[in-house]
Amino acid sequence: MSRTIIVSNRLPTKVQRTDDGLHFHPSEGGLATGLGSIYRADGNVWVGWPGLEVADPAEQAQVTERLEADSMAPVFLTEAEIHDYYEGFSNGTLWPTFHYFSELATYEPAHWAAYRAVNEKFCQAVLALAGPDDTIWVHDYQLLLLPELLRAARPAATIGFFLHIPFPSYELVRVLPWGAELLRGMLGADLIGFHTFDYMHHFLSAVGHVLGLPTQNGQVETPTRPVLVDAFPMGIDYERYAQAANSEAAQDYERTYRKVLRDTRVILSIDRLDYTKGIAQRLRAFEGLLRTHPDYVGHVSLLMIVVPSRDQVPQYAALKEEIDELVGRINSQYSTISWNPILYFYRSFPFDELTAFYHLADVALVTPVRDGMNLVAKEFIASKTGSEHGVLILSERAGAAQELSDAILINPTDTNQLVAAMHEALQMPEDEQRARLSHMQELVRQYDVFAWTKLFLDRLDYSKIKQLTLTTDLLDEASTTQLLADYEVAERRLLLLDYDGTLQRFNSRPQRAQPDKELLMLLADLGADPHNRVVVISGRDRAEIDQWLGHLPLDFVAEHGVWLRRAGEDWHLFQEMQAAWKREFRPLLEQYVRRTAGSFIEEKEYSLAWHYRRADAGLGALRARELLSHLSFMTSNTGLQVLEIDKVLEIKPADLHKGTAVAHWLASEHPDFILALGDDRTDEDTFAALPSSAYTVRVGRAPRSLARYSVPSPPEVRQLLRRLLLSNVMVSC
Ligand code: GDG
Repeated sequence: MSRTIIVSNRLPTKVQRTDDGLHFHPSEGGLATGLGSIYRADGNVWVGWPGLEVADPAEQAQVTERLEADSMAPVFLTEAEIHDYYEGFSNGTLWPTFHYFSELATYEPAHWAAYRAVNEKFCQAVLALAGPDDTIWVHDYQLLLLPELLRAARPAATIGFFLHIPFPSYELVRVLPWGAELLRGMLGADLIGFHTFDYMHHFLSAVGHVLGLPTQNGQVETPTRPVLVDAFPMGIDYERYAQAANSEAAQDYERTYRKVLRDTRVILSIDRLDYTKGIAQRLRAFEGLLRTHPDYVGHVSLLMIVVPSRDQVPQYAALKEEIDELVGRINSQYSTISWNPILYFYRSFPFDELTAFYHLADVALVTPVRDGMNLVAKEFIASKTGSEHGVLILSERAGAAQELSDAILINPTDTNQLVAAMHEALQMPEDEQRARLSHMQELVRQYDVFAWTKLFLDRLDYSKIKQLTLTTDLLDEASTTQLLADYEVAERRLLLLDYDGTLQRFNSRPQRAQPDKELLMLLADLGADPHNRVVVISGRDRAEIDQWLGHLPLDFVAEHGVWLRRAGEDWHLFQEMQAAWKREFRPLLEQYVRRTAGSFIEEKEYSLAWHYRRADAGLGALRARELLSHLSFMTSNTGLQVLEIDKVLEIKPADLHKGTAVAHWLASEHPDFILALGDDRTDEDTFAALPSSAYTVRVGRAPRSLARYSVPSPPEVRQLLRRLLLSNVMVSC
């Protein structure tokens, strides 16, 4: 039975050491809740670091045994690994870069080396548990290299990856000395998920710009597989918050606080200590509110919970100091004997107390300068179930803002806007508060963390099924025997043969790829068989085809379906067409020839092609990407299309391709045996036009193809054609 293996840096259980030994506490994070029902289901397991250094083997065994009993498998990290991989590369390089704080990022080769080594360690831990049919779901920025490492060891595995933090613009990825490796690491997955469409688009554009891989409709074409990329906004366990906020325990807490607060209105903020959370900006804005609206003095307080985090890191210690100072300054200036402007807690609270805060607050102030999603915003909304009041002020730069459009959305660095938003929230009529809350509650309830988990895993299954339906099997001996047997008994055979890359190997100068003697004889013999109709389908122009093959008893398709010629007849156009567009496009291609040494233009009657096989590989690929985006723009709504063929970009009329040409022969020949061979994307049109009984064969390695079979290269194609001829001879004997 196949299992699901969840992998994240931290396990959903925290292990802590005290004087009387090790203690195990369940973590209350959103991920732990959402995946709780999954990793505890039969045979499933969660792999991760238990959160502290456990060096003693006896202690490691104790931790392992305890965690295993609850479906977890620990990965133990040494102190040096924790320092370099976790605090160094993950939190010192990736975290600031992905949150647009690259000025805070460090670029230490030793941290990078540790990051790679620990990702490798995680890989070994997963491989020790994973069977070939298992689904592996990797989480977050600490493990960006893991999908590729797993893929190398298990090429057929089902691997999903979800990033919980923002994915920044490709400009930021380019700043990282290891940007390309990190992207490749992620692309080991079959499905890559982000919180929002913006992050997803940033990722796709980074893959295009940094790796030069084609991307289309949320899919990346890697050399070996398509990788699906999609947005899955993460939710919370809605019912848990809704129920807890109305529970006896939470109400007790609320009553106690209310007694102390009397009728003071409460603006609530809850964050982990982090420079991404905009805590200092928020304090300045609250000070601005008291200054510009003195009526609130004595009547409104900011209840600010900052959860300690990473405070050993100098930047975090400095932030803590800045917050302490600001709170001290504001409180000392505005406090009265019976009222404090800021109620500041630098610690975390138990769950019931937290939900009591959510329930009690008039306003939630969630103002990160960058945040992948921000679950606090959603938890506040859920905790207001059954309540008449509550206003959410939310930063437009938190992922949650994409969904919670009924919040007051603000730019967290605009202090005046923040002041205005707090004032608007405090003045908002109750019926408007209720209406906005209930819209958001509906949304947060529907897209909860369980729906999120299911959506991701269903999509991961789908990505795999899609890959499998597009995977070709190697044309092995058993299939070849069947093909030959079908060929022998057929009366009307149709052989559709692409030329370059299929019958003949590529040459850096296309005009030097003329047929050799062996090929000419093969084609002549195949064409001479009265049961055979052999069509050479090429992208080349008709003059070249005539010159090389015109004397043979074959049919031809030139320029990818523009021109047709039956044996012994003249060429004719598939349909009348315009070619005036070529005058418009030629100057652009000439510009690229000037900028890309070794590239050249091939002009055919109804198409224009830019070849860059002879250009420097890197430069050629770079220019091809630029030209492609330029051409895609120029050809939109023109009836023209741009074909990306192996080291060639070709512009041609969109409604003609090899598939339309092939339909011509299917209609006239009524074949009882079809063999089609081709090596690139233009041949996919041929495969698509054929019935499922046809033998369709893709030449070379393709990430996906509609063909049923594949063969490695042109020599195997010729071998197959030789065997066709041989089998015929044997039948005649
Ligand atoms: C990352 C991304 C993304 C806070 N104080 C207490 C407490 N909390 C809980 C909250 C909430 C969680 O911590 C914080 O979640 P966030 O989503 O705000 O942020 P990160 O931890 O940075 O998480 C983030 C998230 O991944 C999910 O993908 O949303 O953007 O940075 O659940 O309730 N819990 C308790 N006491 C506290 O005092 N019990």
